[in-house]
Amino acid sequence: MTQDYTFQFSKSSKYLNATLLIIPMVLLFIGIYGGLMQTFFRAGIIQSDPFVGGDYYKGLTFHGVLNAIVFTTFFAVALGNALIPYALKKNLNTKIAWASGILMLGGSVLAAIMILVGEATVLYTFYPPMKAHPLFYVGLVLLVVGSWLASYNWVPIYLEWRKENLGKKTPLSVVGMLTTFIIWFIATLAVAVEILFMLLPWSMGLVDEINVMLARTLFWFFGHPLVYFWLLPAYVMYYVFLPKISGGKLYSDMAGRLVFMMFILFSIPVGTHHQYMDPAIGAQWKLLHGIFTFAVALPSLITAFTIAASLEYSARLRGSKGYFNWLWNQPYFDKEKWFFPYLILGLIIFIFGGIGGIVNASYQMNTIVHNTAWIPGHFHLTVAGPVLLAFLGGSLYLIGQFMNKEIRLKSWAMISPYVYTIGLFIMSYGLKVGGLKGMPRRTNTGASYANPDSTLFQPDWVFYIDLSVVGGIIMFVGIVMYLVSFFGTVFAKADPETREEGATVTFPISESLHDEEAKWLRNFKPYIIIAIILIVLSYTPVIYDVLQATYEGSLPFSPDSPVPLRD
Ligand code: HAS
Repeated sequence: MTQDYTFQFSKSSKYLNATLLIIPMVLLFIGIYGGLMQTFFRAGIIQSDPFVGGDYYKGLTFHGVLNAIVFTTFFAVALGNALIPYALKKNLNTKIAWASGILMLGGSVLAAIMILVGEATVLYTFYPPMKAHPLFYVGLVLLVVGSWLASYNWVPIYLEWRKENLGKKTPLSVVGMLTTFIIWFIATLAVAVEILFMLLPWSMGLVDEINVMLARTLFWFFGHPLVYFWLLPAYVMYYVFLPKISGGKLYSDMAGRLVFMMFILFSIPVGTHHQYMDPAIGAQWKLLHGIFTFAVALPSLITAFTIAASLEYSARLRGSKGYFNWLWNQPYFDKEKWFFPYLILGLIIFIFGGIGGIVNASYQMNTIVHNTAWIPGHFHLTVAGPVLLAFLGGSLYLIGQFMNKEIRLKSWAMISPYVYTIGLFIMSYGLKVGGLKGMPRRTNTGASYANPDSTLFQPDWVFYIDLSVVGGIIMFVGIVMYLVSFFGTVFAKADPETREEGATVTFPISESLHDEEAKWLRNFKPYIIIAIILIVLSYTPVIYDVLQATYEGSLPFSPDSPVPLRD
């Protein structure tokens, strides 16, 4: 089934979607600048941020929050706002869409200001007992509520479409985006409880102490599905756009649908794998979450085979022979297909990111890598690799469509993901091997371990720390090249002939080679019900253990002052 057509978005939706893409891009730039400074801090090149001020931990907080939470949420909403109306050929309620955009924007700016003025140096996991200003938590709540509102706005047009198209399969892009937000909605309920009933009252001084273990557990109930909330919009683009861009078809439509349903089932009951080393939770429940973690890797393995088969099919259409020729016979350096490298490089990176994930999930190996630099090595090969590249490519494509402009500096746009990927591999290698040698994460290694004058100096780590600086600089250059093309497009004059067309949008939607009938994959309901059962079964004993074994509550703590703070 092909859905390649143009769709007329309302002018207001067009402006909203452009805003949802441009503002986070500015925040992303601040965030990646923070990332570059991280590598300088860790190498001992700087002790204080030359532009923003503040120390390593403040920089790490705005790097993590702006890149991993704000940018990703905005893009996921923008992609849903674009793909769902497009695939269903129905316009959204623009008032609700704007309200959601304004909430998200207000919340993000509030949280960002709190971080930049040094009132929320709590890292992106905001674990207590590190305490932020109440407005930081309020900002996060607004961001989440805004994103809920955006997805709520998709439901009426989806239900209307289903009524009008009885017996028809929902377009795969819609299934993928709805899956993303079903997972997001369930996951954010836990963090909403954590923020509203624990962190906010504590940060406002209404209660003195906080149950750290319970807060961490609620955070990871949210925190692991969060990584699939990041990943799934990239999967939507792999399944829906990539086969077409590569010149072929999606190998199996059913595989795509199965993958999304499996994510609904297994994304959430796994959070305790982030807490393998935490006390208070019984080993048997950690094992159960470990088993589900291996289950949630399965949809990614299915994706690896399905997308590889789709790429092979496209290359065979172009005459590829033999077992491996299809790997090279792809539009890697075709300027007109500048979007291709953003997707394929992400997939190649994810092979390594995924293997690292399986290592982390294996309890014994986790004891070696937990809280070491290996973990940022892993997550840069996932969220800062496939996810970021797909989101950058997607943002550039969407901005071109919503502003009716040809992409400017296409060669830069095409080369930038290669530059970025080279830097990413160098940096992640440094972090991963450094981690295996015991280098800690979230510790300012430059201040002590990389400094030959320090009694804690670790000569073994210096080479790996330096590698991450070199990689970080190359990644930064890659993103700057991208931003030149992105903002070059935003500020370019609209082409007179395209201006005439108003807000018509077209997406490279793939046809399926095998368009299987799979009635059991048509309805979300049974999967949501089973997911809820799995969550209850896996989390009830964990929460019970945490409540039973809880130690005394904790006073607030700030990395700037080693002694707990009394208000
Ligand atoms: Fe993870 C920690 C386990 C995936 C992100 N993870 C993190 C943290 C982040 C993160 C941010 O079990 C740190 C959190 C913190 O701050 O403490 N992770 C996994 C597992 C997977 C996984 C099993 N993680 C992700 C994804 C992320 C992400 C995706 C972001 C988007 N992770 C863990 C664990 C920890 C953890 C533990 C806790 C560690 C600790 O101790 O703190 C799986 O979902 C991975 C499955 C993926 C695959 C790869 C499939 C390959 C594909 C590419 C195919 C290529 C093609 C191209 C087709 C099995 C799909 C071919 C063409 C050519 C030309 C070659």
